[in-house]
Amino acid sequence: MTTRDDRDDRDAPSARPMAPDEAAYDRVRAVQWLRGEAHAPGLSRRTMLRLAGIAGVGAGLAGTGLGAAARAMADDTPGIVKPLPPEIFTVHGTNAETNFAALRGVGFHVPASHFFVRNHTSTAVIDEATWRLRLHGDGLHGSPTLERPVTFDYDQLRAMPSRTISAFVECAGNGRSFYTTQQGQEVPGTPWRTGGIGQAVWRGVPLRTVLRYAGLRPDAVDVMPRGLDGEFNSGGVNHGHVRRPLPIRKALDDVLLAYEMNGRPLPPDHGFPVRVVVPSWVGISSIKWVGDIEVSARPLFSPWNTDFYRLFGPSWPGGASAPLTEQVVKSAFELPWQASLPAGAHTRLHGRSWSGTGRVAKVEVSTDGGEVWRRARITDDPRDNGWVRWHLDWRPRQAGPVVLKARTTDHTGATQPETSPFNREGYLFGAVVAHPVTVT
Ligand SMILES: Nc1nc2c(c(=O)[nH]1)N[C@H]1C(S)=C(S)[C@@H](COP(=O)(O)O)O[C@H]1N2
Ligand SMILES: [Mo]
Repeated sequence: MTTRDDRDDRDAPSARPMAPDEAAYDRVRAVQWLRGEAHAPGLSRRTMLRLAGIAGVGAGLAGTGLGAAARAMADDTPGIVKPLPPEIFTVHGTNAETNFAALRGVGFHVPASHFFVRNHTSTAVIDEATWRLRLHGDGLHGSPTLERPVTFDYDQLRAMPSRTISAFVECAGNGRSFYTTQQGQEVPGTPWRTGGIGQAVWRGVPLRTVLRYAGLRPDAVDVMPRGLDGEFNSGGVNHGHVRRPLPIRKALDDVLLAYEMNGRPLPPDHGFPVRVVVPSWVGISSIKWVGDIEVSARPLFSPWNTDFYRLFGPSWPGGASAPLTEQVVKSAFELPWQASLPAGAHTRLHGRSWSGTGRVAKVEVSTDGGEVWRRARITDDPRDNGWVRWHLDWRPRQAGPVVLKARTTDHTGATQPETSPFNREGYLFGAVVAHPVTVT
């Protein structure tokens, strides 16, 4: 479908098809995908620009809704709307991991074109004109002027006072493959390396503002946002729509109902028209395509805080950890796996480090498998909910295989251990990652 030339044109970083507007581009891609015209790894820039000129692209999306899920299952595509060039992404089933090497030269914030996607089913393509956010439950008394349940539309939400934050979203399973490759432990689920994370600018309405408009009762304890994507079936069980309770404390703190990512409307894959962003917490908290929020005066449960996203295993005898909240401290090199580096030449090793429990304080790097550690130079101001970029200069002497390691410590003193405690689902892999390279 797509010629090699077109693909080269599209995939070259300098020729990334951002113009005229990434959001419009995504929507064009969405329409094509829904029509079954986008089986090829991507579409050419020329085609995109031509299609972007067609009027009524938005109207073409109306009413398509959840058909996307069924289609994805039928044709065995990942169910992701945006292009997934192999230089940038590694596809795992319905998910797309950012190749960390592809972040080299990308700025502090990850553009949507490079941002990982984690979908339980497939991207929901939603028409903002008919979208509504419904708030309901016994944790609300409803405002006197509004009927219960309280409903907001897209324009009403966009008219509320907004806030803009920079935060990463990281999957709790990020790094899961290392339980197997480094610790010899079998764990089910997506075998992420380090690329199940991205940092972006999010703009939206604080959840607390919306809760207050909706008439929050003082005895509310939990809120549970629910996605409009398909129902999640696994192991012969239908778990229903993706939803996970959030304690009211966090909900009233820094949680955002975001409608923009990096200054543009959210792309379909990242939750258009509105998603939850829960800074520093496991990615599952940040529900995409949110359609309703239950507000409750009693604790709420869903499979996502009972069976999933808790730690089960020998370290939690007789039970499980509490539902996961903050992500752990991690580091990653902006280098391909098994990268080749020239012997005798100066190489600058680049990477990024982050933590959900505090600002990054220190990054150390070893170029000899963990014997000698040197401090890397951090080039971003450490901040809450944010990663930092760093680098370290290195001149490998001899040819041969080398294991690179990076170890980060945050302001609370939390640092990366040698091994991560095994847990059944392989969440929160925070140990130092052994990154193999070859000096040639
Ligand atoms: N509705 C809905 N929200 C969701 C998910 C999903 O499958 N459906 N996946 C969650 C998980 S597990 C993660 S890690 C993040 C990923 O966000 P991203 O795809 O924008 O990177 O979205 C979360 N929100
Ligand atoms: Mo996730």
